[in-house]
Amino acid sequence: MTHRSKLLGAAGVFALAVLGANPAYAAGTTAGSTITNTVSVAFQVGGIAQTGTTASDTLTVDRKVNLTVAEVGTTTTTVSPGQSSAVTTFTVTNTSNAVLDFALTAVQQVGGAGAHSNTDTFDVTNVKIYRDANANGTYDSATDTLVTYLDELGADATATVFVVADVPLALATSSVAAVTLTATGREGGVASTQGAALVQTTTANTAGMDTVFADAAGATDAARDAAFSAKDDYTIFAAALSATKTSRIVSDPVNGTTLPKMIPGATIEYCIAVSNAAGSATATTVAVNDPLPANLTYDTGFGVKTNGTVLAGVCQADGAGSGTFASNTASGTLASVAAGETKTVLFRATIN
Ligand SMILES: [Ca+2]
Ligand SMILES: [Ca+2]
Ligand SMILES: [Ca+2]
Ligand SMILES: [Ca+2]
Repeated sequence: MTHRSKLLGAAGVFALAVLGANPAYAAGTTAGSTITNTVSVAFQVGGIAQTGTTASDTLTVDRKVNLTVAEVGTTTTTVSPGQSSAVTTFTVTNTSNAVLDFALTAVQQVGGAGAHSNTDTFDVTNVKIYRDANANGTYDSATDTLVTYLDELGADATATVFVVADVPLALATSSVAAVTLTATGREGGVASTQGAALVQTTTANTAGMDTVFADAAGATDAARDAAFSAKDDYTIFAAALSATKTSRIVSDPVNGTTLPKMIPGATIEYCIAVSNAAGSATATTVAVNDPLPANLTYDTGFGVKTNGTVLAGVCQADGAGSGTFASNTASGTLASVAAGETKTVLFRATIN
């Protein structure tokens, strides 16, 4: 019993010494390493010191498998309809006391809660996973590596992982696509090859390196399953354009501008008003094309005026920009229409 207690005391001192020598490893002493300590026993007989004895104990440190996956940042990824290669960013941290590989999957959600107090309403397409090969925290399409697993991630090491996907067209503002990234610990195996699935030791402690799963439950995984998952999401910020087309009679060849009528030869002013709903993304390069029917003749002298305003529902002939007329079509381009803004394209034609 005395021998036993001395051995434990010695082991405690030794463990403290090990921790002091390797303070960098939060995950603890490296799995598979051995810890040996030797006790010496001195004694006397008749008050005379005798030759002492020693005893050693060697143990193998077992493997504690643990990891976390986390979204980088705290906000959704804002995307435009039709955007390609939209990026969400995660970190995968190996908090095990061993070098491991980590299989990666990115799964789309079908409805339900997203990552930011929102609700999944659509799916992105062409979902791929990249490792931040140059470790700059930014997705670089030419540099970062398309992966299905993280190879040889060291104890306490963190890798940045990007989920990259395309966004379909025709989606309204605030539509959400949630994606879950799951990392599953694997044997490290050899470099550049994904190791085998990890197997937890379910029997009593063995003399060799046993394996214990110590991970928590993430977004969609369970506790102690060698996996961890986190959600992130994409949220649409779209323009919401609407157009109205109105006409007014300017003059006719008989009445002039006094109470003119829509008789042949009368001049008609057409106004196309383009509005963008409040809270929308700014629309740019808004191209308006208006083919004239055969019984109208374009008023070359008036031209096409763009960027005009609408006052109390009436188009103002105050557009400073100019459009074109070609192939019997009046055309004007509005450089931008911001949220809550209305701009016009105005032209005149006469009735044949
Ligand atoms: Ca979805
Ligand atoms: Ca990068
Ligand atoms: Ca490997
Ligand atoms: Ca887990």
